[in-house]
Amino acid sequence: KATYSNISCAASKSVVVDGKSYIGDEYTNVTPKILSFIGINNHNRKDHPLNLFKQRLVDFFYDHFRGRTGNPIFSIYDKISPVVTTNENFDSLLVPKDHPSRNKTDSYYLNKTHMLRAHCTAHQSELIKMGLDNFVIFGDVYRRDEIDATHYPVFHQADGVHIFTPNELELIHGSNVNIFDNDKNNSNNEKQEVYSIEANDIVTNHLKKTLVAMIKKVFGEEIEYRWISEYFPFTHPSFELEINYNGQWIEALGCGVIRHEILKNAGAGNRIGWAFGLGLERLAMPFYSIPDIRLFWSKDSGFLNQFQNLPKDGRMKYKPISIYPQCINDISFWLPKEKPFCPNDFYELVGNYGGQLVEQVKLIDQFTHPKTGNVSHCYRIVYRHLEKTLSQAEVNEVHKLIEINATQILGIKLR
Ligand code: FA5
Ligand code: MG
Repeated sequence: KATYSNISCAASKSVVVDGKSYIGDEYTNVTPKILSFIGINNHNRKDHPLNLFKQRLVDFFYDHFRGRTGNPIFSIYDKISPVVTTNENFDSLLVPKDHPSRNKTDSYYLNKTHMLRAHCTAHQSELIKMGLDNFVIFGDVYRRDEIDATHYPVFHQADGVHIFTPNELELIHGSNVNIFDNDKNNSNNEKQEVYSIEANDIVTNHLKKTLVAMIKKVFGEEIEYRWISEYFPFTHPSFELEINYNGQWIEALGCGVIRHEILKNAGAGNRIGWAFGLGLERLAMPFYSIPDIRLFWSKDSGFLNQFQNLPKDGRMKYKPISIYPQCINDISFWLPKEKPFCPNDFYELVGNYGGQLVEQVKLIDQFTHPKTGNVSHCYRIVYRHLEKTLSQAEVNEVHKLIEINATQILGIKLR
């Protein structure tokens, strides 16, 4: 389990995760609250909806890809620690040095060299280096982000990789294929320069076909979907798959053809392959009709009991125990002049002191004073308990706590 020796002064203090100590520095921004999620592993807990949903994806990969003798060819990794190096999370994936996701305001750092993974793709290179060609990683990921019904600073991802040997590519295609392009005139924006048009097309089609089959296996043949062109530093071409649920388009996953440089660095330079990453909550929510992402952290038996003893292929609709009313409180303040302020700092502070009571925090107004140049922000905080009605007095107490700590820690001035 994780502990934290001091929040306010990170430098020279250390962070302990799983018995290992990390010396704090100017990068350290994990909080005790965030560290308390490490080791919970909802995706591995029996009868948890994330575990049930994970099992469906595992079944798909086991059934869909079989070797010569009928054995599954995909390996599953679901117990890799979320503590990774910045090299694993970013550099090994060719994320540029100045990419915004490296920013302290977007990711959780133990220190300059170690962080909580922001995506499961962080393990891709290492596993390929170990000689694996086909695998899916499941794990908890950590991001500093806004808070609402579908966003939480800790969520879960599944990341898959499928790498083809020249022989496998030929099997799919039915005839001889050159993976690499020796005619530079074939260069176009839809592929990486090193790969041939043919190989790029085969792998891209295989990727799209596989992921559509996966979505259909889970949601049924009728599921409406669309492909959108995307950008990731670690794949090219890259796409996003969206599904239509109740008239709303939901971003289900990102994917693409793995950058050849990554394969080369991992000792698989003679190959081509695809990768994808999807959000487990993002898909489990529509699948089980779970209305709020915080429910996945519920310890309430009214939630978890509903998922017990489901038949293996059974799909159930979560029945909300009841909907309790919201309490809305706004907070307005002047930003500090002496130090930088970013909304993610405030979202996180609200999460720390408001806990599971906070349903949403949103910047609703901002302005700059024409004379003094002071900047003011107004945030709306929506409070709602998932399992009881909150009294205004209870909400006021938490709201007060947020005001006091925002003043002390972030240096804001209440208006
Ligand atoms: C990634 O994390 C890439 N690593 C995905 C990838 C892997 C692309 C391999 C190419 C190859 P992105 O940040 O878009 O991409 O997140 C991937 C998925 O995680 C999203 O499609 C969504 O389903 C889910 N997701 C992202 N942010 C959140 C969030 N705050 N809460 C819940 N789910 C989220
Ligand atoms: Mg995305």
